Amino acid sequence: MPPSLFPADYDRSRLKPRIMHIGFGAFAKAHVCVFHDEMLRKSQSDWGMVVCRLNSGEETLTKLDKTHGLFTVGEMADDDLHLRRVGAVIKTLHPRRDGTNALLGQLADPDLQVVTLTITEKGYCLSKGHLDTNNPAIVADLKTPNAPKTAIGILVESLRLRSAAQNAGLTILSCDNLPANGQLCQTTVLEYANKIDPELADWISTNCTFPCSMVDRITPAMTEESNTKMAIALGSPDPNGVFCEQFRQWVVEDNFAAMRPDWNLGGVELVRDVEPYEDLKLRLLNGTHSFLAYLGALDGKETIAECMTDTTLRSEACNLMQEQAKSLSMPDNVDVPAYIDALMERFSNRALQHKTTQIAADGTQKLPQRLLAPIKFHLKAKRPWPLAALGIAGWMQYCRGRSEAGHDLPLNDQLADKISEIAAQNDKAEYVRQLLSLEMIFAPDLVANPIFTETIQGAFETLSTKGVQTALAEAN
Ligand code: CS2
Repeated sequence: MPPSLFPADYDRSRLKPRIMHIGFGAFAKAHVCVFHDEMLRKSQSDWGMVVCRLNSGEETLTKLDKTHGLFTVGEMADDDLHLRRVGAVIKTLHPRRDGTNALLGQLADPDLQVVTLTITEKGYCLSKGHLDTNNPAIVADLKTPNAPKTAIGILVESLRLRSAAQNAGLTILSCDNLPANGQLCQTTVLEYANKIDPELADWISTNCTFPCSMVDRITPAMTEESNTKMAIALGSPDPNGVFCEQFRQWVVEDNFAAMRPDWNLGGVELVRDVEPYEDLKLRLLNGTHSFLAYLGALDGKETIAECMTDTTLRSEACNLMQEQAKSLSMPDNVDVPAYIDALMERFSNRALQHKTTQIAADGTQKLPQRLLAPIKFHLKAKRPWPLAALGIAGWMQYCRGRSEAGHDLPLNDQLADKISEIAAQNDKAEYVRQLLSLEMIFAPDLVANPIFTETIQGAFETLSTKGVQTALAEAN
């Protein structure tokens, strides 16, 4: 065993299935599971985790079964690595491998108390803050609610089973990067349930809670290179291992339906109101991530750390954070300048190799809360927002699919087909106008504001004619 490995040296046989995590990927391993693991090391808690994925990743779960749920998390700084073996997971489930009923049965089990979700922004099937009843997966689930495939359909069917069996309700805890994530989750679950049976919706609303939470830990997707790095660090491969940064934060609204794990022992901050923390993180960290991802990728930068070695990108990332910070209302105990300094350091972490093209994915789901929400505040306060404008223009230019040096840029997005159709448009002003008409991203009232449209048109014109470096240098 390598000397730096922190083993899961607690008695795992005591663990019962009390938490179900839906959407078990690299982030959940490095974040939710680590906080939970830390609690298990510090208490006699019997809260074990059942983890599941709903779409791809069946084989990932089977690999995890082979190591009895144990996996390694490598927490990295530039030249420092801590290895932790996480023992929180006691069971894996996948609907294709185990059958949907196995999942529903687990969720309906009276021992189960909490469901944690990392199903990404898309997984909530939202449109303008409500259940998207035109989403084909939702349409299909509503036709056969007893055999659901979406996370929302699965949650509602399992809650129906719980209420029929007169079991207690659940705490459903969203851990996705959405503002008011708990409220959005509650809205979509209740609206879906209401379509099936209004009494069920009432039962859910009385018996379940949907706390909001802010989650933070930079966790790049694993690559062949990082798997090799893990094998070297451990002395043997861990096909389930992940790397992440050393920083981690989880702020959870203290609103649990019944029992709650002693997560405070694992470092979770339990608060009454998560919203300011969500805004802080979404606008400063995620907003700047997206800004660097689009502009950096156009400028030929492969990773966020590489962006941070470029003087212009680095200083404008910091300026964007100052710009965005003006839209926040934080409690007195939060030191925003110190938060920005810490982010500058976290983004510079050379060990992470966090790809700009990875963060660039799903822009249509990410831009509203990351860059457009602060813009609304700036417009109201009549403040300039040159860097957020360049971030949006960066996304628009990125959507054309070519870096400034002519390399292909991947467009992974729910609206990729539509965007590629628009990208065939050569007239720049028309291209911007057509992108601005995508209501999933740009709210009509925002687009109706001429200051907004003219600023975006101007930023796109500068960026597309002068390039990233000059556009950034001229932005201030
Ligand atoms: C990133 C996030 O991929 C992205 O969009 O901005 O995954 C980010 O790394 C995490 O939110 C950090 O907590």
